[in-house]
Amino acid sequence: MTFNTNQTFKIVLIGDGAVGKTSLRRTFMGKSFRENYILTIGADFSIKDLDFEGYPVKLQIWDLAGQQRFSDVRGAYYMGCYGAVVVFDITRPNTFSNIDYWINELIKFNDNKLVPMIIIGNKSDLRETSPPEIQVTKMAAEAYAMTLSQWGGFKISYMETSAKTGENVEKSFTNLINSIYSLMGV
Ligand code: G3D
Ligand code: MG
Repeated sequence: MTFNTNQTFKIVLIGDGAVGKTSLRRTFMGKSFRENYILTIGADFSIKDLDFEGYPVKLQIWDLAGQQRFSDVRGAYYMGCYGAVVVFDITRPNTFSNIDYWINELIKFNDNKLVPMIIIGNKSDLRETSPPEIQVTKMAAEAYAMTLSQWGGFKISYMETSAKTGENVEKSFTNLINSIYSLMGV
């Protein structure tokens, strides 16, 4: 594969409502954050220009605006995506169980194949203050990512982020771009 030095990557954010998808996008975009609402799909997107190991990369980051399940326009949301950021809230275990649903939906619209992805446990800033017994443990989430990696045949990482403090937000996106490139054989 030839290396395209001005690559645009469509990335989709998926996960339950209120897990922090829009906040992660906002934190990652920083000052350049803009909303581009696509009414027909019920989605927003933002574009971020990055320098990745010396090469310019354009990320088109899509974010579900509505949370309605089984939407008949969801196919258009996933179409042509290079990678996915799968988000749950570490303080709400049901959002962790539900990532199965989101990944299945993504696969369904992608010829039953996984795309490069990263699993994100967001709201890491709440580890200190929320009741430990309700939290999704790092070990459980890492085990999930490992099982998924084995199934997909490539590495899928788990990272904990805080859209509030910014912890690991940039790193997560960089990790995803790395996976995309390595799967392209670059
Ligand atoms: P969504 O786009 O996945 O639906 P949002 O989620 O980004 O709208 O975030 C939902 C709520 O979670 C928001 O709270 C937001 O501020 C909060 N949130 C998002 N990320 C974090 C995080 O990392 N840490 C903490 N503590 N809160 C976070 P409100 O109260 O504005 O609805
Ligand atoms: Mg949102």
